[in-house]
Amino acid sequence: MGSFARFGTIAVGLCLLGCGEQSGKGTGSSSTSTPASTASGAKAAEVPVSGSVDAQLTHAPEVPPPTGRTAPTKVVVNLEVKEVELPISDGVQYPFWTFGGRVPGKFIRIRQGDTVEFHLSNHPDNKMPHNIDMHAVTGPGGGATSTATAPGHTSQFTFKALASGIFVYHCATAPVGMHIANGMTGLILVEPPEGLPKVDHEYYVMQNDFYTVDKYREKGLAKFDMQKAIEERPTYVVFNGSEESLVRDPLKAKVGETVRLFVGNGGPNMVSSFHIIGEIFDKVYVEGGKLVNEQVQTTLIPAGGAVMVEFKVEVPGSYVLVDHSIFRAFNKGALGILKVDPQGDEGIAKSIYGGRGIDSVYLSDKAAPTGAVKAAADAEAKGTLTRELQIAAGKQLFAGTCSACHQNEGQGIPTVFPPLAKSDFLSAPDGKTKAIHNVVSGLSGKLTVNGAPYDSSMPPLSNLPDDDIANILTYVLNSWGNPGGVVTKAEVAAVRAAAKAPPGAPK
Ligand code: HEC
Ligand SMILES: [Cu+2]
Repeated sequence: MGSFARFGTIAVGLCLLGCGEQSGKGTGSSSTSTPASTASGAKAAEVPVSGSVDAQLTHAPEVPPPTGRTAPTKVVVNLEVKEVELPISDGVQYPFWTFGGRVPGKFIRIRQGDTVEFHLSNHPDNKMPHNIDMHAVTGPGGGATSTATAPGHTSQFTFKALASGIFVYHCATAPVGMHIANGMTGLILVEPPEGLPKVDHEYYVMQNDFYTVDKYREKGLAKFDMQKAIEERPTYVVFNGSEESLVRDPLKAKVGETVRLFVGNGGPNMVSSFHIIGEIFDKVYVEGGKLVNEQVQTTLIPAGGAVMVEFKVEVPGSYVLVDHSIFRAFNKGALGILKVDPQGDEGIAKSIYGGRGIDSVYLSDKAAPTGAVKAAADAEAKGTLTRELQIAAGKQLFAGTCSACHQNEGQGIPTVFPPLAKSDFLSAPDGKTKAIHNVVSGLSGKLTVNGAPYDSSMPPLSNLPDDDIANILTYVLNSWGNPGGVVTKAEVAAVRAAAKAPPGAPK
């Protein structure tokens, strides 16, 4: 990273923005020889600014490289708001409002003492006015009042970054909650004057909650639900804008490397209990500030807050990022993966952990996402759905949803879980309808499958959408020596409508 020598080059004449006003309340000095170590920790108002750079912004999970600077400068930031339809789940699109074209907004990296010249553009194709409120700004509205921008226009404001830390930014156009709930949040890192300690990997993760009229994983274009948002009942809680994004493209590291995550919580409503399954945070910069906690299992991230966590990875395998408010992880999408690859001798890793590598228990139907669910949904919408597409989608969904009990090959577990393979329950004349009923309403009590008695209980899986249930059962009927056939979405809907709904089931 940069050197202290460059401090000698700060010129009073380049102190264009901010330092004029500040000189009255500070030392009044525009000294050219302030060493970085003196500036460290202090608010940066007194340090003059020299030169100008264009900020390099990145989409999540990438983070721009360290500024490498040891002196403040003017940083020009250009950010464009775009209203775009993007996937929020496999086969589900959402009309997001974005800072930079994706959710979350682009990552901005500056240094304490920098003066930021911020240009906010609102793409001409957009329908809504937008603005930006940055928590790194000291000043009324955090920039929001200065950046109210109509479609096709650009606005500008300037601020000086007084404090270091990791900060949320968001749109604050009325109705504010709706703009945030449509994805308009991101992070800005203000490095301390001495920079951050070197690590092998830095990643950007942002949690948001989304509210749709449509049920969780109901395929097609989902619509925003204002009432659910007001009642704080999210349909989706996801990392980086989609329940797929950190699953399809996991974060990566190698054994022995150090990782720093910048984790923001855009809300609008939920507070995150951020946790990585199988990992302990060596350091947590609590609430993104200067307080460092060590050896933390789960850290709270308030809505509109952010945190910086650091850890070394010692054991290869897949580590699952979750919001430990755990229904959000497994039933609303708040799940991501950090994949740690082996590197040379794993002797030490084995002495730390002797268990199995990849924990598909936690990854469930995301263990091997194939795109089959979306392919089936697309075909359904076009009226071209085939048994083969249903089987492929059902196979992906079966993993985890049903396999936890009935096992991967449908073989079951003697005396506990009946087999789905060559099941005489399924091959009976009413087998198909009863199977749909089992999934929608559950099943308990005495049961004989292939001559063996069971007296157990299967919970209702009524949270699954009709098409997912149809695809799973089509897969089951066409696998492991079962009689074949097709289960349609309409058949599942009919059974659901006739069934006495279990408590909490969507109607
Ligand atoms: C939590 C464990 C569990 C899960 C998950 C589960 N089942 Fe079951 N399932 C059972 C148990 C236990 C029974 C037997 C209930 C009894 O004894 O009355 C059963 C019975 C059945 C039967 C009838 C008996 C047979 O073997 O043919 C079918 C069909 C079935 N399940 C299908 C499914 C499908 C499809 C899924 C996924 C959508 C699923 N189950 C998920 C535990 C589970
Ligand atoms: Cu907006």
